[in-house]
Amino acid sequence: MHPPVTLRALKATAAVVPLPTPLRTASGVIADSPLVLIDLETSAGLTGHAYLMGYTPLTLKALVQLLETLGEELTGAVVAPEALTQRFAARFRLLGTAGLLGMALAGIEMAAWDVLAKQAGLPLYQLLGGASRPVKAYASFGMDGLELGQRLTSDAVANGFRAVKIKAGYASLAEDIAVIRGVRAAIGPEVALMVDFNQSLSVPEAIRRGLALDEEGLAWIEEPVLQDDYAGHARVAAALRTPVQLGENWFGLREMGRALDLAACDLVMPDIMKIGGVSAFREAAALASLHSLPVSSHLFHEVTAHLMTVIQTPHYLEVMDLAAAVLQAPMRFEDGHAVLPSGPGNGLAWDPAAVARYRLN
Ligand code: SMN
Ligand code: MG
Repeated sequence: MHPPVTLRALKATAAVVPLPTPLRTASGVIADSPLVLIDLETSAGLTGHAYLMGYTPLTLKALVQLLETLGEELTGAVVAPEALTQRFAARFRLLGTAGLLGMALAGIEMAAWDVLAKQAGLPLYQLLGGASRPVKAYASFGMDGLELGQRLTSDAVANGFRAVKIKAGYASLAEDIAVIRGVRAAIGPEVALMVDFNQSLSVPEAIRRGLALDEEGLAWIEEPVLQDDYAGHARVAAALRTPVQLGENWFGLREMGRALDLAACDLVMPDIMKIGGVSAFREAAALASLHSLPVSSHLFHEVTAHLMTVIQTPHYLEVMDLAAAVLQAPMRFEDGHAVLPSGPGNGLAWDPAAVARYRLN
């Protein structure tokens, strides 16, 4: 019997990590990757790791303060992810757990699972009951225009990916079609191509563009309209043959449940941070399977890859390397599939020199 491991200290480090190309979307640009690295130090001497994506450097100081204050309150608490989640739910009933607080709590939950896996001496997927298998992945890019879009996607295909995503929502449908057809010509007919509109269209415009794009053989159209307009998404999904993908902005299972009740989408892609962590992602996948919906991931491929081995209806792991520059061993991909780490834990370990270079505080 292991004695219960308790939390000794929580360290949070803000870092703004350079990206190979700025991530352009129809709703704003992410020039560098604004991250918070979490170290959950425990009585057992094991440290759990997770990171948060703050979307803009503006959020980073607030996230670090929230995490450090939560860490002080949790000092001495048993590192048990489900118990922590229950404690957070009770503690923040009046405030609610959407937004930055929810992101911080999910980070602690993910780091707590990393501690358990390290304590068990198992990779996270094994602790969760999964067996090692290749996890189907797609390479995800921004709104990069024709030439850069062609270069980035065909490089990904040359590196083994059989699926790629680009962002659209240009000023006109003609521009969207030109980029989509150009990228299709570059990647060939066999590679799956997804297109992300990042909430940029009105419902009528999404239906107009979507009907035209029905001829392009896309694997999905993502967030065509405002993310929380579930009725609007449902109208778009009903009008198109191309599947509509949604989910990266759901904060918690209830938002997902409301979207599914309204038949807002054909495919789901919860974000492990916004949905609430490892267990919440698994619960989201169970909910999706009740609706027979395939589940893809959003960002955080290092941790979510483990989950993809245990969920009922896995679809695609999204690969966007937001943290690679600060990781000791970025996840590897072979033939378009993630190679799961074989060591204990979730596989995240910081590169101290890179963290020193990019840290904010
Ligand atoms: C996305 C949005 C914001 C940051 C990174 C990525 C995107 C996706 O919508 O689906 O990858
Ligand atoms: Mg998206």
